[in-house]
Amino acid sequence: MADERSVDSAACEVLDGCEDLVTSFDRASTLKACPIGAESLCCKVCYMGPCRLVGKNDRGVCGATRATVAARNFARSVAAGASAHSDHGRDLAFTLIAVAKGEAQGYRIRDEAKLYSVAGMLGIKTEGRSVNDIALDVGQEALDNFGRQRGKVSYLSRATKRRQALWEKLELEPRGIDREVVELLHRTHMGVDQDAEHILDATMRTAMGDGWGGSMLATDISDILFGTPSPLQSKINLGVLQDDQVNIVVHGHEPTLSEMIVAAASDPELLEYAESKGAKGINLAGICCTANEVLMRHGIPPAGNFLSQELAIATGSVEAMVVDVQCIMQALTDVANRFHTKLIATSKKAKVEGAEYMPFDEHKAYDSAKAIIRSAIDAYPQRGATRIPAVTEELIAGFSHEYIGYMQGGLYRNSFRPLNDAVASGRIRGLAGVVGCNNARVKQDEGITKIIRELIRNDVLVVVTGCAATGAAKYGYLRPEFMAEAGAGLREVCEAIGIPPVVHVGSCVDNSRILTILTQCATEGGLGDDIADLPAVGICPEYMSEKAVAIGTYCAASGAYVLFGVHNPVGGSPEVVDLIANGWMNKVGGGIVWEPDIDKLLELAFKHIDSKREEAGLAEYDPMRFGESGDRLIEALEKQLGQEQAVGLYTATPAAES
Ligand code: MSK
Repeated sequence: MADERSVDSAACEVLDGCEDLVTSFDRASTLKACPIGAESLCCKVCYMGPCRLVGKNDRGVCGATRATVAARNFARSVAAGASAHSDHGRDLAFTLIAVAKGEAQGYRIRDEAKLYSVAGMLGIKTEGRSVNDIALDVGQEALDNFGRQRGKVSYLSRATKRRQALWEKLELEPRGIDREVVELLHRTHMGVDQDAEHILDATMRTAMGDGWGGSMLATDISDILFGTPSPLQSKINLGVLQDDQVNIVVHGHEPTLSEMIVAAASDPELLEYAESKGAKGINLAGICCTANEVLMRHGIPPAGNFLSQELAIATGSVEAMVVDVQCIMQALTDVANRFHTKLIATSKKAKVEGAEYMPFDEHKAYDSAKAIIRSAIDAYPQRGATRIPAVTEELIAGFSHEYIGYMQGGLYRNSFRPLNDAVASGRIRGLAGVVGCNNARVKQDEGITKIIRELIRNDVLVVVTGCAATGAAKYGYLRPEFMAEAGAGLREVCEAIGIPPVVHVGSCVDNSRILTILTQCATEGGLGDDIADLPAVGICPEYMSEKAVAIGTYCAASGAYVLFGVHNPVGGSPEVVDLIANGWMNKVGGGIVWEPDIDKLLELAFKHIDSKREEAGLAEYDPMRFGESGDRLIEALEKQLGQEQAVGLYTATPAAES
């Protein structure tokens, strides 16, 4: 039954209507996960194996222990995840350089203020120089961060002083982004690093090259090139697909092409061409993190998150799904072949078997985008019957860390003081980042939504990214009205600042924004002086990607307590489980715990938040310390006095009262 697989009614409707279509939901139920690999008890780093370390076999042919094998497997996952994010950042640096040289058709620098601020942070001279010259140096410095052999990546200077000193002492500073990945792959080659703790230290350093390197510079350069997000309104879910328009779904991660597709979709020539084929317009929608990129900056509606990708095509209404890199299911070709949908692969790194290949060239970006849209329009006359669920939800997105600071103090007094004060007083109990994917092994969006609901009911302010953000948005959690679900203290603060209790801060690369937000909270003062002091948690309820594991690792290395749902990928080695949870906590003040039971995961989250409050000497959290918030008081007044009299009371000005 579809509703055992997803809490999303649109997803269930499509699944129920396509019973002859095999999707990832079906494959997850028929294809059982390998129990040996799932526990990280399988070693295949050499060809004497694969060695299965089960039962009495507690060592591989070479003598590798379960702890060594689990640590190596985990490390390799993090290296792959860090590579994916960072390579995305590298491509953005190349684009920035091309734009600065005037060689990138259709792009321009949209946020000069951010360019100046990033240049300042990187120590690049700005006075008396042209914007393009500065951009060229920023792009070059970003690239240098990849190939640096000695020293450290530039962005570490954004961390708190205490954190920087700790990283230096523990030798956790990534030297160059690429160097750390290469070294980690070397260390985990057969017969090299054999000590689990030592492997895991290098794993943290590699992940740091992602969080404070590749991802952070990807976010910054995206903001410089495409604009720093600010709040905007949009819609979400499969119902955003249009029955009478050419539907193009952008899917993957990199904003470079999707930005151009957004621009080209309103080109009069293409609109006219769409009309000539009988369509009323060109409708763009997104899946996965490309969706988040174009949502955050342009309000393009997401059609869904990771597990919705096949379902969007199965509505029969998608003329083209345009994919670049990461999180693109290989099964999309089969689904697309059942309909008139063109699956268009665009990355030179990712050839998709059976897809139409239209490699994207940033030097001719606008022309590439137009050719893709034209190809989608050509498919429109072949469209058959459609099955678009009438399910949409409103949302507010677009909260960059800059905008969150701006909302708390305006242009000249941009600060995190109001937020810190609210946490210190106990109006806000703590902060949580709910991030990550969908995973076909668990019910789609169930963990994400339950966790967010419980957190805000208990006065925890939530920031969301990636498919967890789109997962939350589908159920109205990013609407201002969702404020009604929040605890009184949180609601009052959010109303005063003007932010929702669930704040969408971007794609999975934009988890770097969460590092920046937490660092700003720590440096603002009043809650300690480092991320490790804050009453804050990171939660990844439905992870499936190696990138999620890299994110969890860099957050832990930055002092955050991180909880993952689904399944513990190193569960076969209690030693490694303990090293990542407790060993890291003792070493860097953060760690990762896997807890598939959502209720127990929430207990751990609240326990950590409250213990950090106590350690920092903050007021003990009491949901009723400040009574009900203003709007609840008004409700109570209205009940007591009747609406007219109550409205008269709370709208009376002081002058009228006197
Ligand atoms: S897309 S990495 S499923 S968040 Fe970033 Fe979503 Fe996870 Fe892919």
